[in-house]
Amino acid sequence: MSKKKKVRVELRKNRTKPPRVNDLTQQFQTDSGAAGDAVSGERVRAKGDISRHRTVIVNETADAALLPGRVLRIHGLYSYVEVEADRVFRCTVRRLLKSLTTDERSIVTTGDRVWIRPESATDEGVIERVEPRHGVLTRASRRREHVLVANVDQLVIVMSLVQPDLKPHLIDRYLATAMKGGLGAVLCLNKVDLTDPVELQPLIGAYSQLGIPTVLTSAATSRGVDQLRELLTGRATVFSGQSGVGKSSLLNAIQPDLALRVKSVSEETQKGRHTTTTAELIRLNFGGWVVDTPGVRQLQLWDTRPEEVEGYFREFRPLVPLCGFPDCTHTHEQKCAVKDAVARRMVSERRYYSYLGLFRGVEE
Ligand SMILES: Nc1nc2c(ncn2[C@@H]2O[C@H](COP(=O)(O)OP(=O)(O)OP(=O)(O)O)[C@@H](O)[C@H]2O)c(=O)[nH]1
Ligand SMILES: [Mg+2]
Ligand SMILES: [Zn+2]
Repeated sequence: MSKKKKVRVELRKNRTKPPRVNDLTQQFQTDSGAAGDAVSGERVRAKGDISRHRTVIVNETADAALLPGRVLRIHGLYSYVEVEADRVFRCTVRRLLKSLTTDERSIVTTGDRVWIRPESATDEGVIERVEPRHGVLTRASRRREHVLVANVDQLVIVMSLVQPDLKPHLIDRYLATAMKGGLGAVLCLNKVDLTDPVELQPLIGAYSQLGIPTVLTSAATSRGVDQLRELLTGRATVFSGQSGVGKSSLLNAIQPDLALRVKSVSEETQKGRHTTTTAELIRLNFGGWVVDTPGVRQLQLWDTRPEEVEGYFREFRPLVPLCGFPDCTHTHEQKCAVKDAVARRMVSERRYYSYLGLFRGVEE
């Protein structure tokens, strides 16, 4: 336990400063006027307007030297934290913060809003606090939670039509993961230059009906790139998908000066090698942020009860109350409205199999 003491502090004057528009770091600093309080202590007792002071209970570890920032990427033991535009600190994580959590992989993740203690005269520091996360891309990895990215608005699910082949079940896993993490979803089908996408019309139609915008793209010919750029403008987006589908190539097409590393011709034969090795938060020059991530092989839902899974299949929702049993799992039951709808082709059989896969995947 850290020692606590009472101190009288002057009210922060900078809290009345108007925020700059369209600057996420600044927005964070303002949002966290409250976090300024949080840093100096857990309990705040107002003394009224007249005193211009308030009494706060502080942990002795807390002080005003902390700076707010955003984690751009993590490399080994270091997190790279942007404190102001273009000022990046290389930070370690406070030891206590590490011991508070059992899953060392996700104490700090790309996109986290953090408070750091800078070390004098260097661009190094220590992460002292991590703000609560919103909008996360999370998966289960060896029975642990792996938060790939935090504090983004939407997920772009990148699939290639060929090389590697389209995996519709993976799309459904991603859609469930996005819903669970509070993210909007966009489906991006890449490498349309390599094959005729006409056979995909039913699939695209099915996702449009579910309200998922779908973009056909080619990083090679720039087809669909303007449309994708428009969807990214002013938002914080994470790109995810299997290795080799073209996530980094698409981002380079959207903003060429990013110069992200993409798989080269000489590497083409090395199957299963990831070209992007770490999730990186990148500021876009047309407004917005994007996170390029390494390819995923599997996507397992984290911390999900089997009965939650139906909620991630939007088209099941009106059917569930019509099932014979109130706790119907839509797997083996008689009088199941979901299974009936599949039999009558009102619900896609493919989506139903995706449901079964996810349902069984989260059963203990
Ligand atoms: N023909 C064609 N090739 C593409 C397209 N997009 C990407 N590629 C190629 O596909 C390979 C993989 O592209 P990357 O951008 O490295 O793929 P990635 O999804 O970032 O892969 P990881 O970083 O490993 O997850 C490269 O050789 C690209 O040149 C496309 O639209 N058409
Ligand atoms: Mg990549
Ligand atoms: Zn049912």
